[in-house]
Amino acid sequence: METQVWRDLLDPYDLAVKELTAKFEHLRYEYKSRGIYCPIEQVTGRVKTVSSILDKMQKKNIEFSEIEERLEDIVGVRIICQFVEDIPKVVHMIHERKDMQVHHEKDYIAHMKTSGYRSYHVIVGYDVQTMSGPKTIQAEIQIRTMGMNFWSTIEHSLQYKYKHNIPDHLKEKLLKAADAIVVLDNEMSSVRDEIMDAQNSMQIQANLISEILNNIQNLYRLANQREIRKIQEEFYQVYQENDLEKLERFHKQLDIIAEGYRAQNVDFGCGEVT
Ligand code: 0O2
Repeated sequence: METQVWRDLLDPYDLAVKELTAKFEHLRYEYKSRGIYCPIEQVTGRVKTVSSILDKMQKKNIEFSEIEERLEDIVGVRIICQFVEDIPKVVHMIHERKDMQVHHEKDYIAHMKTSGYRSYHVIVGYDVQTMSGPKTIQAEIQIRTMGMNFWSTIEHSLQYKYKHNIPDHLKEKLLKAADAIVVLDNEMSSVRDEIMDAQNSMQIQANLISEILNNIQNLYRLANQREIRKIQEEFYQVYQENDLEKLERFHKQLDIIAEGYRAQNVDFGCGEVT
């Protein structure tokens, strides 16, 4: 098969991977910037390699003309979650979206594969706009915890090394490791609230600090140097105390100061402070 033929076939899939990963990344950004816990921890994506497509065509007796219909995972998007409880939330998010249509789902968490593989797959239809017009393509979204991902990455490498004939003693170890991941995921779920609380506070603190620094930077254009130095010293003091409430109070006070300068600035007709 000519390289150009593959390129023409796979180009829209490449676009779909880029768009889908950007959309899920952006969702994560929206949650984080609002200080809300996000069930999506990490997003990756890939277009299946030509050699992997050829392997699957051979394994499943698929003709070239049937690739797009019968290969569901040419576009693979992987969403990693911290907790098992996050997985149905992500699945729900996908169902609610208007830009992807759920075709079907594979629940390898409720029904672990004999290899020990656990993951939740959602196969969707997704529209891309190409040079020759719109095109609906299939994409497989794999949703799994960090633990499940760790297991699957290791097992995938071993499958590659042993050309899908992993020796029995290794298979046994992998099954034991898969059971250990189930226990790990359950243990993590049992302390989920505490972990989420800690992470939320960290995110709120990071957002506050970034807003405070932004405000101080804006004041540089308006306030005198002595006042800014004073504000900065106060900020470092509050920051070192590591007390979220004090940081919030400082943020509010700084907002009032910035508002005062903003008003003065408008009075003098110098334009808005951003
Ligand atoms: P790659 O290299 O990731 O592209 P079927 O034979 O019908 O059961 P099908 O159609 O391949 O399988 O669908 P399935 O089982 O949902 O697998 C789709 C993808 O899920 C695989 O793609 C893997 O990425 C992942 N997967 C499924 N089973 C396993 C497993 O036992 N171990 C690991 N590590 N991953 C698995 P590919 O094409 O196999 O591989």
